[in-house]
Amino acid sequence: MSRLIIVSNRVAPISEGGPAAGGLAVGVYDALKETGGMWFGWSGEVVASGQPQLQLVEQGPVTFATIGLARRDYDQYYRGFSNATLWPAFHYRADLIQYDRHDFEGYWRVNTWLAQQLVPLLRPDDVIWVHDYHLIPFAQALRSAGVRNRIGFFLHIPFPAAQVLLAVPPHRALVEALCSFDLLGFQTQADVRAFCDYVVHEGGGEVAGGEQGAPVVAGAPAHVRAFGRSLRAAAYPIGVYPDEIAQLAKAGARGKSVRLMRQTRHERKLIMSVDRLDYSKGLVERFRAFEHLLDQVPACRNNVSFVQIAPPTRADMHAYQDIRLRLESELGRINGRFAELDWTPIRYIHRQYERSVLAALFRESHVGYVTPLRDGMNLVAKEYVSAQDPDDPGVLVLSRFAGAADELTGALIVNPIDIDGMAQALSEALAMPLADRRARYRDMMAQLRSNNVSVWRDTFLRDLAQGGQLPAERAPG
Ligand code: ADQ
Repeated sequence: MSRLIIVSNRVAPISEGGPAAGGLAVGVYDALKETGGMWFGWSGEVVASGQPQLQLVEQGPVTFATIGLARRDYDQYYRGFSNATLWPAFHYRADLIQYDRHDFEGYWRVNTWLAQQLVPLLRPDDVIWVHDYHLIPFAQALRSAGVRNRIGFFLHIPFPAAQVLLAVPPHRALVEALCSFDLLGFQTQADVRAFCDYVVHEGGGEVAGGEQGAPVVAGAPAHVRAFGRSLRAAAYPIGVYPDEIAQLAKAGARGKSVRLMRQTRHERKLIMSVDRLDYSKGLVERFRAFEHLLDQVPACRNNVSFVQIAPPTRADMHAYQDIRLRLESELGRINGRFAELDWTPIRYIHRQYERSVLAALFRESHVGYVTPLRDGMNLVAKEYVSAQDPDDPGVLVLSRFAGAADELTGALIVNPIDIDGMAQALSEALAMPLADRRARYRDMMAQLRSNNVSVWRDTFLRDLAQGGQLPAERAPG
């Protein structure tokens, strides 16, 4: 069996028995254990002086290969082009795109350098699976170094419409680099369509076949011919392990955090949100919609609490400092306006929690409130549903702009900038009869089980293993 080589910007932190984080990390680590292989990427360290050194840690059949980044590389590749240019552009925030040609050069340079670090570790039949927007030029760099292995790429965030991508000055170089992969995986059909649209209308390429009309999981990938390469592209919506999350939630219900939550909420209903503190997650609009609910439905005052857990990320970037200030100002205003001596309408928490605690809090709450302005998938939506008590499930209020909305059709789907519409959805969710809640939960759980994280991974790796020639190029007979 071929070894699997995973390449991602960050390698998941390793604890005894595997990575501590969930979702992607667990799913990918399972596959690595089965086939044997390597996880290669940045260690998370910024090296103050000297050349960063590759570190290899063996854990059974899996090798973790990590390397630090020099300060300038971190600034240009990670903070700069990845997070100040690509992240806003790919989340449709053209207004927040910052572009600096030196950062772009740094991004390309670091991709080339990382690829060069990996080349000596590769064997001819290794299958290479590269993850996310930090590493778009990675296959092109490997190809230039003579690597002929099969290389796949999965984009965890949305792929923007061509008109938005055009705002990134080196858009053509990026799409051309993507075409050096053999298989491109996207979260949704809309992302596949956006990519194919760019290829045809801006890249002068051709697209044939695929399941571009299919709403959820692609059957056959589309064949793409562009920039002198043939490759395939399809949607592989990432999943979770819903039954494991359900077990965690059930076990966690007896823990201290849930007891505390129960003591302080009394008989009040609970609305719950969990996100990284990011401007793509729609937190300000979400706070305002909750305020609107309190305005419009006085019975909710002192009877409903909203808990927002939002650990800060990328706190050294201006756009993130800005969203944090805006959010804190809204929070102060709304709480000041409605709070009572015994009730704070919005509880806003910056902490990281254990997965079991989060799952238990999801199960304890009546509404999961997940309203990103744009999101590749949004695993929190899937985790929220998975964690519910089948006998008395909560209701998911979900943005139509999260990839998860394609699958979780039992949610109340909202437009995250429609404050009035979101307040109405919250009101409907809080009052939803049990039979309706159960039916929606059953539908969504069935979908989550049929497309769990193993299905995501296995489908992608199966398609990657199955050659990428265009039908016209196949040998006759
Ligand atoms: P993210 O933007 O990070 O991921 P998301 O999919 O919601 O978004 O995943 C966040 C993960 O972090 C979830 O598993 C969540 O439980 C966890 N988490 C969040 N806050 C936490 C806290 N306070 N304590 C502990 N855990 C916390 C990117 C893309 C998404 C895509 C994923 C996976 O932006 O669109 O769904 O990758 O492909």
